[in-house]
Parts: sequence; structure tokens; C-alpha cells
Amino acid sequence: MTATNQSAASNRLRRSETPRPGTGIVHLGLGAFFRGFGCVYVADAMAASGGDWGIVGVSLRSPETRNALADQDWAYTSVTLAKDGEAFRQIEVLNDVLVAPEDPEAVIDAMADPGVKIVTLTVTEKGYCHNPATGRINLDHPLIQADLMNPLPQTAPGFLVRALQRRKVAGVPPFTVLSCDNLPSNGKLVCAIVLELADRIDPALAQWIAQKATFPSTMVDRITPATTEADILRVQERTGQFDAAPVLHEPFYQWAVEDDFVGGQRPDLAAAGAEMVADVTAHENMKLRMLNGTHSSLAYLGFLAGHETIAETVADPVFASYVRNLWSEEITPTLIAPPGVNLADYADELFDRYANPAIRHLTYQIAMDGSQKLPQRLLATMTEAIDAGRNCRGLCLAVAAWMRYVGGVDEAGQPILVKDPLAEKLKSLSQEADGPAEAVAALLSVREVFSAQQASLLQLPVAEAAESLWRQGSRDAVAELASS
Ligand code: CS2
Repeated sequence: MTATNQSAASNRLRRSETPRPGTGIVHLGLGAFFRGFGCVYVADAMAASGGDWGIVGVSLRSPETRNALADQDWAYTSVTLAKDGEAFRQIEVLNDVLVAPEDPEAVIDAMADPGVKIVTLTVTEKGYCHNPATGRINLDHPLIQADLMNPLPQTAPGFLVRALQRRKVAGVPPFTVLSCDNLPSNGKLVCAIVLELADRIDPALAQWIAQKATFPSTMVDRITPATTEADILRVQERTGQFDAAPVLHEPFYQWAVEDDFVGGQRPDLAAAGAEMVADVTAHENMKLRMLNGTHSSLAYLGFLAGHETIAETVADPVFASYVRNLWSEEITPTLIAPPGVNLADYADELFDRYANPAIRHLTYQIAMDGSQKLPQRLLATMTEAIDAGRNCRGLCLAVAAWMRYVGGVDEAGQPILVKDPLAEKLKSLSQEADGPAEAVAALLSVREVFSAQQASLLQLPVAEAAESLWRQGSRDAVAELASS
């Protein structure tokens, strides 16, 4: 504990005395995003319509969140960062936080509890242990191999399968699996992964899951930068209470959810503002391609140009016109708008969200795990554009910037600490190449990211972009794109 924290301990944030709901949800992957998003929806749904939808959160790796929240009885502050100031709200929907590696049995017990109707997930793209290019489970993944052998799992798919197995044996109906990660058709994707893993453990279990469980897809959206020490101190100053783990996010939030829950049992998410829909595909494609796709593009190019945050990047006029052009010329032509949405208005709103100076969303944070993100954020749009005979030079430059970034050296010759499950492989492929076109060819051969067909479509245009990027640096390459 630091000196500031110690002096603050007497003034620790406390949970109110209101009766707590029973637990109806187990959440896997309790990061800032779900605490600032899903937990807020569930709190609002219970405030509107009641129900026992308390949440047991599970950290699949580190004890940090549990340690921070334990002394606050799992309550924390949700901080809305608007352009014109901050708003604070105490969220009290967590009933417990478990740390899977410390006690995997306790996690299975919680998930197998008959009162639990839904298991939600934010485990990030890599947490599904799948092959990003194909969406299929990666059976060579060492943790998946371990989960096949051992009834006490380590991965999210492993926990889902083992907990469902426990419920089947106990005669308890399955839970709904609700993925809240930025993956296309996230429900179908996690369903296929769970069924494939279950089938290898016990084909009858896979059949039971296929018949009785549901896996609705969802589109989730709220920009939630990582909380810093400075944020913790500021929240303490402003609220007069010490919270060891506040979450900070933008005012905007949107959740589109396919209304397909086991036995129809769910919190009244519609009362909390969620859109309950029959098919979430149009929402998902719009959000993944327009928001996450441009986020990643701005993250790699902005980082290389020396910009620390997304707001700083779009405050640079060269990048502002770059991102507007991506939306109007390269991305929206591939989309079908969800009912009632105008894509040009959606783009304008995104620009305002990015420009919000109260949000310090680091380009470095968004740049993480690119190998897991590129296929759904950029590559699908690019191949569709090329197939339709349109150019996608801006997105080619973004892919080239990712290739430069994973080489591990920035434009000033300083090392970049690349965080990605494939970091070592990507770095050596990039560093062994003789020039930009060779680096592009080497990285396009990474089949976890690019299909063979994508590699052949993208070689020429991405090599052209890479040549410009290597020669003149990110900012000038982006500027040149606009002038040509
Ligand atoms: C971001 C997302 O870190 C990233 O890769 O693109 O976390 C983004 O902020 C959210 O999806 C917004 O809803």
C-alpha cells in the first residue's frame, strides 16, 4: 500500500446497506470494460424491473481486481468522462470475485449453481483460443490441450465445457453463453468452439449442449481506457472516497443483443436501454468495421507518428481527414445499415467520440493483440472492397503500419514492446525481410491472420503502402494518400 492509499484507507469506498440480489450471472474475464459496461446495464435492469441478477466475476489470470475490490465488498465507482466534466456513480452488482488459477473448482461450482442462468464473457479475442483467420478452435493451443486432459480447466472454453458437463450430470439445465467480445458473430463463434471441445471430451455432452444451451450474439460498445494511478487519485479527490479500482469510460454506450436466452431468463436489459434484436449481424459489422477497424488503423499509424492517444491522433488534421475518408470511401460501401441507422451520422458521432479530450485512450493499448484483431476489423472489409473493384488504399496503409509496428522498432529507431500472442514470430519475420515488399510477403504468409486468398489479393496494394510508409514515415504517408 502506498502512503496515499494508507491515509485513504479509513475513507474507503463502502457498499450501501441495500439488500443484495441473488447471483444469476457468472462473468468470465472481469476487466474494466465489463465493469463499466455490462455491470452498469445489469444494475439499471435490476433497478427498473428487479430480479436476482447479481454477478460473480471471474478473473482468469491475475488476482489484481479481486484484491482491489475485496475491501470494498465488490462495490466500485463508474466514472463517466464527458467533454464538459466527470460524473461518478457507485455500482453494486458484484457479489464476489474469483481468481481462476487459485481455485478453478470454485469457478466451476459457481457456474454450475442452478441459480446461475447466464455466463457472460469478455476474455478478449485471444481468450477464445481460436484461429483468428478461420474462427475455429486451435486444438494445438497448449492450454486447450491441457484442458482436454484435465477436468480443472484454465481457458474460458474449458470452463464453459466443464461447467456445462457438471450441470448435465446434476440434471440442471444449461446456462446461456453470452459473449461480449469484439468478434464477428461472437455467439456462433463461441458455440462452435464449445461444441468442438465438448465433442472431444464426450460427444453426448456436445449433443446436449447443442440441443439445450443458447449462444446469442451481441454487439457491445463503450470506449473504456485502462485506469491509471493518476485516475485513482483524481477520483479520490473528487469523491472524497478511496476506490482502489474505479472504471473510467465515455458517456456513450450501446448493446445490441440477440434475444435467445435459455428459458427466456435474463435481466430486463431492454429497460436498461439495450436493443433486443433477432439478428445482430448488421450492428456487429457496422461497429467492428467502423469503430474497431478505424481504432486499429489510427492506433498503428498514430503510434508510429508519435501520437499517444486517439484524441491526439484525430486532432492532427492529416489523420482527421484520413479517418473520415476511411469511413466514407472504404468502409461504409461494404455495410448494410442496421434499421434506423444512417451510417454517415454514425461516422460523425464516432469522430466526436474519438475527439473527446477527456478520454486518454492510448494508441499503444489499442495496438495490442493485432494478430487477433486484424481479420474482423480490417481484412474482411478489404477483401470485399477489392472483390467489388474498389480500392482500399487507406486500409492497406493501416495493415502496412501494423507490419511495421510488429517489427518492434519505431520511426525514431526506438524499440516497441509489442504485446501479441504471435509477437516473437511476427518480429522475426519482419526483421529478417530485406525491405518493405519482402516484409509484407513474409507477414502475409502468417496463416493464423491471413487466408491464402487474402494474401494473394493483398500482396501488391499492401506492398505499395509499405513502400511509402517505410520511405517517408507514417504522417507523410497518410498525407500523401490524401493528395494523390
Ligand atoms: C478498442 C476497443 O482496444 C481496442 O482494441 O478498439 O476496446 C474499443 O474501445 C471498444 O470496442 C469500444 O466499444
